[in-house]
Amino acid sequence: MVIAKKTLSLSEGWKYRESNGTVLHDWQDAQSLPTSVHLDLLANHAIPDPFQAKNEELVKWIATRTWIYEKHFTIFPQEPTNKSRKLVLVFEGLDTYTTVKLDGKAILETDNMFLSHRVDITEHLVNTKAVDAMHTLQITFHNAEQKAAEKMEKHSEYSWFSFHFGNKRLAVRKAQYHFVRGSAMDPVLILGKMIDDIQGWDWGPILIDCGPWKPIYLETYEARVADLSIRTQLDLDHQQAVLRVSVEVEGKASFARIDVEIDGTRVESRIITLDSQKTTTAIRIRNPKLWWPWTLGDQNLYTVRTTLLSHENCSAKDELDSLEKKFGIRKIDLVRQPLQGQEGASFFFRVNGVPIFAAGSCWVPIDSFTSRATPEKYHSWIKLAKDTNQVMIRIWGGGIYEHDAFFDACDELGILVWHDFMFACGIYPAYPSFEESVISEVRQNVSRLRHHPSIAVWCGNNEDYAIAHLAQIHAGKAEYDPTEMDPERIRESGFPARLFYEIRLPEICKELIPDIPYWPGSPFGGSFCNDTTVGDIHQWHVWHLDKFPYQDYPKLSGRMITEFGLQSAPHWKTVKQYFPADQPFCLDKKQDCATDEYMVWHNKGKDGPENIANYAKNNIPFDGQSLRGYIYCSQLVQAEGLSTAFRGWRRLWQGPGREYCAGALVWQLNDCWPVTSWSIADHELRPKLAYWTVKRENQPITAGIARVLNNDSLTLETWACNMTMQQLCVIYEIQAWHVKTGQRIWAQKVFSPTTLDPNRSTELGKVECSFKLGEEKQFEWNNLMFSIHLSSASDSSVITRYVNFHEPLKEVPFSSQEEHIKAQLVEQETGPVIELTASVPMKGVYLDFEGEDKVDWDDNGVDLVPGETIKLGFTGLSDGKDRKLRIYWLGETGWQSKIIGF
Ligand code: BMA
Repeated sequence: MVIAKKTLSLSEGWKYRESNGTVLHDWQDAQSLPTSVHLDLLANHAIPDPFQAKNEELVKWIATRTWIYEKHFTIFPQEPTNKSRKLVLVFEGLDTYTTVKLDGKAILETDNMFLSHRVDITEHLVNTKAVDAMHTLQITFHNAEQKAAEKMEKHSEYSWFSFHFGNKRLAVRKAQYHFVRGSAMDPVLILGKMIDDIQGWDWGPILIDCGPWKPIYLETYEARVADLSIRTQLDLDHQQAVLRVSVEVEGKASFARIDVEIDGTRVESRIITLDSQKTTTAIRIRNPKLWWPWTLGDQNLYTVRTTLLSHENCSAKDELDSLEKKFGIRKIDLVRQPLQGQEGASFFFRVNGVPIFAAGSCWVPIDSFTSRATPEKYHSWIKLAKDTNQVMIRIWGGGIYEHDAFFDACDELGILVWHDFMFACGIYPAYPSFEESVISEVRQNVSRLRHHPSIAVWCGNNEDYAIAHLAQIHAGKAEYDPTEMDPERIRESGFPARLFYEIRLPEICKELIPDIPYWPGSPFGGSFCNDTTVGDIHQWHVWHLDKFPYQDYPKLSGRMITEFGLQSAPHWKTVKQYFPADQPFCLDKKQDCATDEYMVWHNKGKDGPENIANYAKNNIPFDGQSLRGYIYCSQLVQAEGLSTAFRGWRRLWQGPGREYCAGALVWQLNDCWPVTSWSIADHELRPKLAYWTVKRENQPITAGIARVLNNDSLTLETWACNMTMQQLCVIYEIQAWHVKTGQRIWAQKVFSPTTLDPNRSTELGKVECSFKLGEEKQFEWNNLMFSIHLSSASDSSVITRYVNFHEPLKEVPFSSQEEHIKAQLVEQETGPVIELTASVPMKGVYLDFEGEDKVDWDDNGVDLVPGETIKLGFTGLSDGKDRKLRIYWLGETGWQSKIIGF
């Protein structure tokens, strides 16, 4: 008789306690798996919410204890024992150092959060002869920091070096962002200064969690599909694709059926003979439906299913096991080739033969407690990226190999993924047992994720080469020869983990995913890792290193910028959520936000509050004395900075052979808790002002103006980006407006159609500003706002517009007062809109329905041109009366706002 694989979930009925403490020595009910000790303590009201106020401090003790989880279960009581069937306990993920016991006997020791484990317990059960009896599964979670310290001591021959974010984490294969950045015991060096304060990652709290962060279950089977992988090869003309479907089997099965379908239509069904542990069959697909990033086409997803059969012509009752995966047919290249007229080489992604400008952002885990993330939340974040016209997300190496739900959302929504391996900001060791663990982790995670068409590149690490570079300069450490390729010599060098980034990981990727690009690090390439002419760069000369003005972004370009950004505070509703409930929360009270204890606690950036204030003061009349002002000002400056960068860098995407800049990924998309950080939307997914400028600057068609001032004369450089695949014919109008009076001073209409070639920027030309204000005096250029409107040559409808003010904005004599702006709610066929008009140029006009929490705007944070009506659509407004809309904008002496009731 054939017995099909069965799975018994072990998610429910767990209890937990502290191992030998006094407080929580009695068993408490745990939540269903996946879970973690912080989440269980929170659910049991044993701790306050670590995200609120300064509660992070109050829950620090949790990480210093040992925790035990336990569950009783019976095994398939009705099944007879049978030696040809296996019983296997599967642990998809244990965080991190554990001892697992079954009925008191140790069956597993773990030390890597990123690994899954399968433990064959057949023997144990046969020997205990207790198949239908109650069993006890117990997992002890040891103190990760202590274990790390032990490892460091045992391997004191290694450097264990990091400039920031602490060293102990380097010994632990656990999400690095959980950890401490420095402590009196473990001082760290930041840009030449020893720092011994205790902080988390520079956007996260220190919450060193532990627990069963992924499911646990029991499998019983005669045979199972150990893996199902699909390699797709697409012909150049896209007329045909060959799928190589490989089935790996554990146990005895003679045949497997392979079914492939798309949109409910079967494309192929065949039975293959299984002659070894891994059997591969090639399937030809004519006229394949391709998977495209959303900017280029549809996200066609095929399903492949394999079913293990005991006989060739068997019925459903003879099926042993089956497994299904969704995949896409697409070809991804990372193109590095010479450029016309510039040094170095290109660095751009080509999908199905089409080069893309990869606009996007970097991803950190969406919660400090990784098991709390739901598929819905992943979907919402990825949708948020798409809604802001992003096409690539970079999973940063200090978090986790993301949950399947993340990739499902990217596959469905057409977002490309740059995936770092999990190493960040440090000189990691490479002793043999560490190496072995890393290799298993990489093999498992690449195998788990390789069917996802959204993954465009795997990358060795985050900033480890940069750390090595800085370590050499500032600390005389991490000496290494970049040409050395002998594994043993690399292991003994000052930068041992090159063994992973340059040898082991590329080897594994070549074997498991030969068609997907591999890149050693982010950043990497060229004469040193941040070479602006080769590979990718992290652009931190703005904000971190030299604190250059954000206006410099366009000239601080690289072939692809995989990190850059500025911090800002979250939406006030999110701030309110983390302020202590027992204290009055007031947005307009006078208080110094740069020193307020809760605002400071919820900004983990080194010099964060100081940097926010300085960037704001250098650019706008800054108000750090009320929460309302602080939030608006910090968000406006971040929004301006990011839009300057995207506008400048997209301009450098100039077509074949001239891909001078091929992408920009903002640091960062999201947050893991409510915090002031570099994210463009806060932890509650509430958009910051930057959300709107990132969206605007990455529309398929945009226009730009750059002011070039030479002594007293001003030249305007103008350009347009057409990121669509169609050639466009446009006409355009440039106008100059007086910011004080709203008077139009000058206009230039270009009515002869200009061609914008597809998938590149086009220079429209230069305009010398020779006009004068009145007879006597040349303009002060800061009095002028320029606008450019790009219209279709065929029907003159406006395609896009851009508004350009003098910078820094604090030198603009705005005269925008309350009475200059008008807003009215208009019901249109497509839904309600707020129509905005202004009689003078206005900057950063931001709308917020204060009493509502479900309003979603389709645009916001706009600049206004006199006489023009801008319509901002929205959904989700409640039916109630008394709905108050607050309108913010930037005035001459500071931010201003007014309330309109509807
Ligand atoms: C980069 C990242 C992160 C960090 C961010 C902001 O260096 O790789 O490690 O959080 O900058 O400082």
